[in-house]
Amino acid sequence: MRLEEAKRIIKETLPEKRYIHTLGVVETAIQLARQYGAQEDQAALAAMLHDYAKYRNVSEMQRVAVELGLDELLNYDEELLHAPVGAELVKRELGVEDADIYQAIANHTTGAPNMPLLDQIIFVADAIEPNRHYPGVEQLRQIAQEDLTQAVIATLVQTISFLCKKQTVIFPLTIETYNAFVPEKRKGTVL
Ligand code: DGI
Ligand code: FE
Ligand code: FE
Repeated sequence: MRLEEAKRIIKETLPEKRYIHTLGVVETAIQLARQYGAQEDQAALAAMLHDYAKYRNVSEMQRVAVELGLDELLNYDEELLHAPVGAELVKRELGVEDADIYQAIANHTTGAPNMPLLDQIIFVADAIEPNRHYPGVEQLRQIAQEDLTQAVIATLVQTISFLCKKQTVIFPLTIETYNAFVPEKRKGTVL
């Protein structure tokens, strides 16, 4: 699928605010892809489609999650569903067969241990795109210009702290991603 076609579909599918967020993620993902040597067209298309399922009704998303064997997700925040379900619906409904794009969309909310460059770019771009406004976002943008892996870690710290402060249950994959990305620091821990 070409980017312009995906853009038209997303404009029709998502409310204005989410569409504007999406365009910010596209712009940021292209910039990060250029900087860190990923394919810009692939990053742009993954970014354009990353929140495709964001406004689907929850029971429909739960049904697709179960079809994918992701039953465990039903025990956690409904917000988590749109990432893996979105990846699947982008494939089923829009015919996008690119496995890298599928994975980047599926991982964009929680991240995943060992996520490749494209996934890291979408994960970070989602958090720092120009329309995001929250305390600490400027620092995250700065880190993303210097070291993408550090930006993944800093994004996870931001998300996990945010969830902790609200005393929200955290999906284990989010913590597993964090643990996988900070081994250097853990090595220095004295028991
Ligand atoms: O879809 P977006 O709003 O652009 O961003 P997103 O896909 O990163 O969604 C993040 C939302 O998911 C945010 O409101 C926090 C919520 N959330 C709930 N439980 C968890 C969680 N996010 C993560 N990473 N891990 C959780 O366990
Ligand atoms: Fe999302
Ligand atoms: Fe998003």
